Amino acid sequence: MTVPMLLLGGYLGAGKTTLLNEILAAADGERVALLVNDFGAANIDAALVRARRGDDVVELANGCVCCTLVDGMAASVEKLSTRLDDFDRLIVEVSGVGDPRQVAAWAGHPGFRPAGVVVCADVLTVRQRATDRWVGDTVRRQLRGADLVLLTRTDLVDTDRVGEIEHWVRGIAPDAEVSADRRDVVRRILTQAVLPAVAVEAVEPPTEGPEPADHVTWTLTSAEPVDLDAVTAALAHVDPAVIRMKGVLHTRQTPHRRTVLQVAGGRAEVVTEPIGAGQTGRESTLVVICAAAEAGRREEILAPWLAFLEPFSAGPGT
Ligand SMILES: Nc1nc2c(ncn2[C@@H]2O[C@H](COP(=O)(O)OP(=O)(O)OP(=O)(O)O)[C@@H](O)[C@H]2O)c(=O)[nH]1
Ligand SMILES: [Mg+2]
Ligand SMILES: [Zn+2]
Repeated sequence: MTVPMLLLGGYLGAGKTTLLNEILAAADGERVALLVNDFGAANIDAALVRARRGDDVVELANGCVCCTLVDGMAASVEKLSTRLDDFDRLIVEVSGVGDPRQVAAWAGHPGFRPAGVVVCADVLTVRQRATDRWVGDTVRRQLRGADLVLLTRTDLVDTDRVGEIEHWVRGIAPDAEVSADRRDVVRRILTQAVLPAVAVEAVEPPTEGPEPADHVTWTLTSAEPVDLDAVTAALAHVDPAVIRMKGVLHTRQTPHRRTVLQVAGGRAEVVTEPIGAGQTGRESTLVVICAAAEAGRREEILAPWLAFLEPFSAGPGT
């Protein structure tokens, strides 16, 4: 028996974790092992994945499993392969700067079988990002490596626009299927109906490469609850250079709830929810990601946040 290994990829903020949670919600009675890779120094995603009892979450943060964290990826796959009886499926969320096709080579590891590479593409931003001077290569490589591209944020645009982007994605990734039907994609993932479009030849897993040079990430933290008004004020001044920002914050005003803050594709989302078991409800962590070309503007970009958070020194680029 082998365990299917599904890869979820797509650019920063494209909707990978959202899709992962939808898959988990629909995977009734299955035990799922999750490998969650966050590019930033703090694994915010591991805190946002709605794993259930019986699921296994392996966190790999502060780098990318297709290059800088290859060793961590190898060790995790190796470890999981010794306990294949404990789960029915492995899902890997690759960092938003990573190449999921490269990571898919691990599905050839003894004990696993490939269950496809699904790449999320945000209809609001994918086209513009794909031609971006700094990050365009990354975005196009992700799309080309997909077996199936799921169009996300289709709820925010009209159907003509969705059709236009769908057509454009087909041009970039001619081998991939393209779908805007999330429910159908989830169903197909769970029934192993995502057919590998890109031949699964004996690709060697990647060897460790350099840090993805095109992005810079900063992590800010606070050990004590922060002021909600300060958060609101900072959110009104998100620098346009911010590609991705996400954080789990605890505020003085809401001691029993956590505030999940997301900026993706130029849109901000703030959700407050009850704190989970094992959380103290005090500390806050925020990750900010920009194109590396913006690194020199760090002070300016972070200024509204540094009013109540401190730089976390273990992260790259801090
Ligand atoms: N309206 C809308 N929002 C979405 C959709 N998919 C994701 N989002 C929102 O977009 C933000 C980013 O979503 P995530 O699922 O965290 O994106 P991600 O690709 O995992 O992000 P990284 O792991 O940081 O690269 C969140 O605020 C989501 O709620 C969608 O289809 N429609
Ligand atoms: Mg994510
Ligand atoms: Zn990588």
